[in-house]
Amino acid sequence: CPSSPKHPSTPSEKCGVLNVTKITENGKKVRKNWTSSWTVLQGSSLLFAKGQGGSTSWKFGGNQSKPEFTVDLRGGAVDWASKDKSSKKHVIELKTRQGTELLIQSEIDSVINDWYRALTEAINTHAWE
Ligand code: I3S
Repeated sequence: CPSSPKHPSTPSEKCGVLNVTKITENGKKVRKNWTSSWTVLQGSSLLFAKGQGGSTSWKFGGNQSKPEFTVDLRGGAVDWASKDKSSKKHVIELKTRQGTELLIQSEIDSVINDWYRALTEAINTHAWE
């Protein structure tokens, strides 16, 4: 993965395109809005760049590669979403300590399984920071 513009010296552990929607923000339910996002896992941060047209925009650390939003994984929890959360298949539910809940999805099960593993590992690794 290319480095993010914010931390050019820190290589990201995982990146790729995922379908993402928030379902709760700061403890309040919000309307679903599935978008395809370039997603980067870097340490305890998960960054989403909406509509950046894939990986190339991150490579040069340019100003157009600002993340749309960042999630702090420390103290968060990841699980497979139950059927009532979404009709889509391969959906991960990510809850943050700040009370934001996201659904993360890919049609490709190997892709989503890798993300599940990576997110679980990141949460475990950074739990006590
Ligand atoms: O949980 P919901 O409300 O059934 O989620 C669906 C809706 O958000 C729908 O949009 P609007 O009803 O706002 O037009 C989306 O198009 C669907 O994708 C959502 O459901 P899934 O099951 O795909 O997460």
